[in-house]
Amino acid sequence: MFDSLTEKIQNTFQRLKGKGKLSEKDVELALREIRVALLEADVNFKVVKKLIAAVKERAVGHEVLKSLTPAQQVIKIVREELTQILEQEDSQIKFSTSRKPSIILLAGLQGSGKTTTAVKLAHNLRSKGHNPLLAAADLNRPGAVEQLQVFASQASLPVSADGKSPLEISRNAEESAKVNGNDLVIVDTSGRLHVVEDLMEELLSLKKSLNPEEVLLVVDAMTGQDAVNIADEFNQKVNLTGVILTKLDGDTRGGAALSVKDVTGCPIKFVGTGEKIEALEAFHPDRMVKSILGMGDLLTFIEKAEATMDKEKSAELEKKLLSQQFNLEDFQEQLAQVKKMGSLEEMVDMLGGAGLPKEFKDLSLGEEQLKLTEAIINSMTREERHNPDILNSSRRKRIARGSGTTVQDVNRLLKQFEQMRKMMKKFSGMDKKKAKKVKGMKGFPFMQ
Ligand SMILES: Nc1nc2c(ncn2[C@@H]2O[C@H](COP(=O)(O)OP(=O)(O)OP(=O)(O)O)[C@@H](O)[C@H]2O)c(=O)[nH]1
Ligand SMILES: [Mg+2]
Repeated sequence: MFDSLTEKIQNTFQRLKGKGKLSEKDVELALREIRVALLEADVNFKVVKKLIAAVKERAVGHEVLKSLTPAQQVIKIVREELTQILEQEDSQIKFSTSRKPSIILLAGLQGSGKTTTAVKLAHNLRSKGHNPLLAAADLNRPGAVEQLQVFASQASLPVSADGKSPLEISRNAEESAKVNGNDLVIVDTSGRLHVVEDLMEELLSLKKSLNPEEVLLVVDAMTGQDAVNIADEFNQKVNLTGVILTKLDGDTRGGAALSVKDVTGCPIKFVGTGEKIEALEAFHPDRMVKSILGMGDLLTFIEKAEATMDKEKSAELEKKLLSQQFNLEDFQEQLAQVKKMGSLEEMVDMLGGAGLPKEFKDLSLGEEQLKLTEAIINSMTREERHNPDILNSSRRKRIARGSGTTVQDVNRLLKQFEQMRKMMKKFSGMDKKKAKKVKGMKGFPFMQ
């Protein structure tokens, strides 16, 4: 989900990555692109405006300008602000403590997924120990009652369809629940009235009579900009207690979640991710933000790097690398840092999505190899580490013995090291565009 937004923001950050430090102009430029990306992803313009203002206020000024890795800081700020919009306290379904059954009224425009969601929700809550009954209160669309019955029967969920009006059906379901010991009635309503006002009236009168614990709006995430207007209107008329966003599995405009949450202030209680009965998930703001930004892994990496890297040392190594004074001792130092952060393979993987040049990926070492490499370097003398050229075959044999490895292992490491030095040489003498790519990998040990 959220592909286009993800791509756009990633491109923006790709550009930022080349920068050593960010000026106010850089931040402005990046934010303009983020603004366009968000608008194109159908985030409501008011929400975008608010978000951009908040990011700008935090980005321009000290946080970013003083930072060693400005692009990473901007990513973090955008993420924090998105999370703040989506964060919510109450995503649990409310149950009455004083009466049984509790009632959930589902509302929404035609085709938004109410009937499907009613069954999914019943299925979900049953797995948490509840005993739900579905009420088929859509009398407007021919076949609506049958649709609910058929879908519910696939999960062996009971449906009550007795009555001549939506209210009568709901009341009868409530009575039946009392008799049969159901602690919950989920009311599937109609989305097809000729005018929206009529639909609202019907909902409002159902709400007044039934006094439900939850009035949940079912919104199709693919309706984009409209989603927010729909949600706003329903909320003003019937006072929603929450939202369920459906069809997030499709080619959705990611903005719906952000906008609906921000404009209505209602918690998003669940998200629908498919047509099947199981395809209903709890809403996780942090996951949603990560998928909007499309940088879950990268963010984890940045956090790890920030927590473990010694920035001064990194800067020094970067200088050495580019001036080709990088030696095996520095390599050893880098490996130590890498070990603190986790496996190298994992990290190269994480960075893979962030446009890492292929040459770097080829250098990736497995966990085992990392250990071997360390042992080999540890067995060298200081002189050898500083000047690998003196490593003749008898020295190599000695090192292999000392580190419990083979001469082939030692050779492989030296070859790898040589390869890296060559690559650095290539990069240090290359044009600006490529240089940006290398510098952009700040925070990545032994590749900076
Ligand atoms: N891919 C996908 N399809 C969904 C999801 N939720 C619902 N649908 C599909 O959307 C279509 C409409 O769903 P319904 O549950 O009938 O919608 P409704 O709101 O009850 O529609 P009306 O009763 O006509 O107002 C069906 O084909 C569902 O299978 C979802 O999360 N993902
Ligand atoms: Mg329906």
